[in-house]
Parts: sequence; structure tokens; C-alpha cells
Amino acid sequence: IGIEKVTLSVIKMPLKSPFENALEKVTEREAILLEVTDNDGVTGFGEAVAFSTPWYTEETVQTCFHMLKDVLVPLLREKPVAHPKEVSGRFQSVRRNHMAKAAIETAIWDLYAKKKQKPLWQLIGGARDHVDAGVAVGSHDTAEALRQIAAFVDEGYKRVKVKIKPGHDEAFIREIRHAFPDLALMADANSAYTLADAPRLKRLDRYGLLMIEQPLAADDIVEHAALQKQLETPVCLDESIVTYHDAESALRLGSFRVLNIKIGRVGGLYPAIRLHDLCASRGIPVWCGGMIEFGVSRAFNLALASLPGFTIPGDISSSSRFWEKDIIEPEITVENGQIRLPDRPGTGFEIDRAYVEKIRTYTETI
Ligand code: OSB
Ligand code: MG
Repeated sequence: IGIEKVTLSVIKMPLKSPFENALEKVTEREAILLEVTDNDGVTGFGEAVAFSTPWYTEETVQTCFHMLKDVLVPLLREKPVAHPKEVSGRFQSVRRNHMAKAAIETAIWDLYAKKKQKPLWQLIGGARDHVDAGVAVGSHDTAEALRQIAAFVDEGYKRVKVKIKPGHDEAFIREIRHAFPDLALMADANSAYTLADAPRLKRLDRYGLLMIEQPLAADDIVEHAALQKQLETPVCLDESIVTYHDAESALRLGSFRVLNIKIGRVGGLYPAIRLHDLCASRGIPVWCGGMIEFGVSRAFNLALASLPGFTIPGDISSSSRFWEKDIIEPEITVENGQIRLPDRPGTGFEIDRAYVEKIRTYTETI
């Protein structure tokens, strides 16, 4: 695969309703849509999932744009790659910048799968043709969260995640559990607690949560291990695990019992598959995390979640969860709590180019 051209488009769209967590209230989403054309004229699409500001990780839309244009695409142009698995290795000399790397790496996977005339999920060893749908609720208002959960349960979602933070945890969870006694429910703290809060987190044990996601610092694995020893509820890591080495070290320490895998956070689809394989070999269940993303990134999440170790429903929701209209055709829909994997080549979705032009704020071909 030799790269002929890469078109970067910054797109921007308001969310249907604000998505709030311990760190940020997201009301509008900016992202970079990336189209790669190879020297046979085959194209692939990727999406950079960094936000406008660096609240979730250090990357932003602008840092991704710079890295892609000035560093990563030039590295790929030095010589062709035979397989998309090689792309993340080609970026070895570049530290971090995982979302920028993932944007181009995934585009090459899409392109490669199209060349092979195969659905991406089949190419990577997907084990199921449907994935269970799960959803994250981004409201700290109890009445509003209950209303949203009821609607999502009605739509068939099989797992619901809510956001907690100090002062907004036990009473909130108690009310949700009271209203939905059998719901597969979990809580994500986005690193809002410290180890001193362990007694307070311990009180959540009685609500039968599937897990508590990233309770402590975003770069911690040591204190999470200490916390896990005190909790019955499994600890799931998100922010803390960005490399394979992070996961190995955290497994050694016992810092988590479940892993959230996000393609953007870990630097690409191949690094995500390797994390899946590592966890599978240790009997650790994984699920696919979401980034309030557009359909291109969502489509890669679907393919990833078809792997056998993804045994817990992830943040894998319909296009309509966040958007009035998504950028892909057809849109992703949930039926009976599941999303069907496409049988077309690549990720299996087309881009609505006219619509992308409408919501585009900047574009450049390199
Ligand atoms: O912490 O998992 C997170 C959204 C943006 C950034 C980080 C996170 C989230 C979510 C929702 O929790 C994911 C989604 O449904 O897209
Ligand atoms: Mg999270």
C-alpha cells in the first residue's frame, strides 16, 4: 500500500443533548475525517477522535492535524506498507499522539480490507456477526438520567453506563438501581477520585454494578491495585492504559479486572487487537469504549467488538444516540439490543460526501 494522497477535513456538529462527565460538558463535537487514496486509486476513511480541547487526553483536533500532516503521513510515504499491521510499527519513533496515529492506521485498514474485498471484521478474525449495544448516559441530573435510561432500555440497549464524581455517586446510583433492579449498570468516574475516597467507593459494592471505570488518576496503576483489593466491584481501566506495556504492568499489579479498549486511546486497530489478545490470554474480559464519535470511528468500533474477547457490551450505540444525522450511509442502528456487522468490504459504510461538505470547517489535501 503506497499512499497517493490524504485529505483531512475538520468537521463540527452539535450533540443532540449535552454529554457531561467529571471533567467536561461536551455540547459540540469537532473531529477530523481523513480519506486516504493509494496508488491503485483505492480509498479508505479514518477519523481522529481527539476533542477540541485536551480534557480527556493531551491530544486535540489541532495537534492531530499537525501530527498527521507534518509527521505521520510523511513517515508512511517513506516506503509502502505490505499490511496495515505494519503501520503502528512505522510510527515507533513518534511518542504518544495515539489518536492521530489511530486515524491514519484505521484508514489503511479500511483501504486494505476494500482491496481484499472483505469486511474488515472478518479480516481481523471477528467471531460474531452482531454485537450487543450499550450506551453511556451523560447527565448528572438524576431525573434526566432516569428519563434517558428508560428511553435507552426501551430501545433495547443491553448495558447502561452512567458518570459519577465525588458528591454525585451513591445517592445517584441508589436511585437508578431502585428504578431498574435488573439493569446491567456500571459507573465511570473519569479519574475524579483519590485513594482516600476508597470507603466511599466501597459503599457502591451493594448496588451490583458490573464495574467501576477509571475511579483514580488518569496515569495511575498502583493505587488502582490497592483500591481493587478493597472493592468487590471490578475495577475497569480506561485512561490509564494506553500501551501494551501499561496493560502488562497493570495486570502484574492487579490494577483492573476489566479493560475498556478504545482504538484512538491505544494508537490504532492493531494495538487494540493486541490488547484484546493479551487480556484474552489472561481471562480478562474487555469491552469497546466510545468517544462520542461519528460513524467512521463507530464502524471501526463495531469491527473490533466482533472479536471473541469482547464479552461485555461496550459504549456501542446507534448513530442517532448523539447525532441528528451521521456522516455515514447507512447509519448504525440498534435492533433488539444488537447492531449487525456489515457484509460489504472495508468497514462496510459509505460517506455522505455532500453532508460532510456542509459540516466541514476546514479541509486540506496532502
Ligand atoms: O470516559 O469513556 C469515557 C466519551 C468521551 C470521552 C471519554 C469517555 C466517553 C464516554 C461515552 O463515556 C462514550 C460514548 O458513548 O461514545
Ligand atoms: Mg471512560
